[in-house]
Amino acid sequence: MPPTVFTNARITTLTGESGYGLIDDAAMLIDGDSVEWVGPMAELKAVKGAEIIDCGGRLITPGLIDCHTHLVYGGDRADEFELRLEGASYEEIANSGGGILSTVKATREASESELLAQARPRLEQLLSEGVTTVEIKSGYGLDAESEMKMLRVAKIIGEDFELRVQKTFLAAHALPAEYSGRADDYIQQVCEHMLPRAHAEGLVDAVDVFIESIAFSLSQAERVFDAASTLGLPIKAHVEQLSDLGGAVMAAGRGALSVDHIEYLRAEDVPSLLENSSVAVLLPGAFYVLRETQLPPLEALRRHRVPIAIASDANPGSSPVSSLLLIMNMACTLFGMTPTEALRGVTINAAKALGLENEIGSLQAGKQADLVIWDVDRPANLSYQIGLNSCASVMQAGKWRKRLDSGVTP
Ligand code: DI6
Ligand code: FE
Repeated sequence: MPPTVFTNARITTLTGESGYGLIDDAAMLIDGDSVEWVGPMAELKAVKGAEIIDCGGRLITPGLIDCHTHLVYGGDRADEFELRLEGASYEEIANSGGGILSTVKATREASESELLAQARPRLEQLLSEGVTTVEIKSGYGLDAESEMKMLRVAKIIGEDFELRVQKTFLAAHALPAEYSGRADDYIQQVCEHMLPRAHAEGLVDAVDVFIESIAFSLSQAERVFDAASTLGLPIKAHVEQLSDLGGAVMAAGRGALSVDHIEYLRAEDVPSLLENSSVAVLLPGAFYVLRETQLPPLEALRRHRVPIAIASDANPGSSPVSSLLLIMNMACTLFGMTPTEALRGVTINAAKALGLENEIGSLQAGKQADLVIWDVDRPANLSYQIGLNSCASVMQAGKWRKRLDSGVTP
């Protein structure tokens, strides 16, 4: 492909410590799979043989990054949605054998191709909204074969779709029924067999644990993190979602890439995130679906300049959400984040939460050419609109996924 020059655009570069890094009247040069140059139109130099795309004043952002999903799973849990509306709590359903374990049953029974077919519509929705990178967790297999099956499906998604996929090993998501009353034995199995096997097959980019009274304790999580560190794998954690067990401080203290959920994190514990460069990943979909009322400590996160990412948490129980644009709106409306924070949360800070900030998440020379052209002029529009997808065009690693019909002014 010849080099591509975008002209007549407004570009949110997402460079810098805060804000959009907005350049009005901007141009950008893409060569191969990466960004070669971004700047004001007035400084654009002629490039021999380049294809010129007139963006007609449209907005360009980096490709969106969904940094926390459980996108691969069998079945659905619409029945539990009804039960919750009749008064049952998420924990009660989990404790009576439903919840995550009901998805485990359906996931174990499904073949790889069935899991892929069921994930496809969710993926297509994310892709249509300009998502170019997605993290996908295991955690509905809970035995070696089924966890690896999920991770293989995640890998296939990365190969079959024009999408970068990061695979996270989350076998410590719930205690499988066959280990009932023997959580420590299960953790031993996770650490000594499941994780090393999945890692040996190249299926693990990071290791996650659900630390909660309905899942695993701090000390059990520490054993999983020790196993990850022996293999040189980065860690993440589901923490302080339903109660405060001190998981975020522990995981951050071990250098976690991110601590996720954190509604119940105390403001005084927030500095440990910054000290350890852990990203706070907020998941407003789960907050909304579970009708949570405890808000994450946003003011403290801001005050201590902790990078904040947001993600869909796409899963069949607490967040059956396949729209990152809706999540941006929820982050603003439910959590009081600004549209600037919401966009940073699905670009540069989401890249940080995956340890990929040197490759993706902003538009600047040397970064991968993942970008979205939107039929809007203001970045706040992306968070403001509900149910309207204004994604006009997507480029992934310098290749068009959806080409812009040039020349039409929005
Ligand atoms: N927290 C969540 O919100 C999801 N996993 C987790 O650790 C929920 C997963 C599910 O209910 O299926
Ligand atoms: Fe999750």
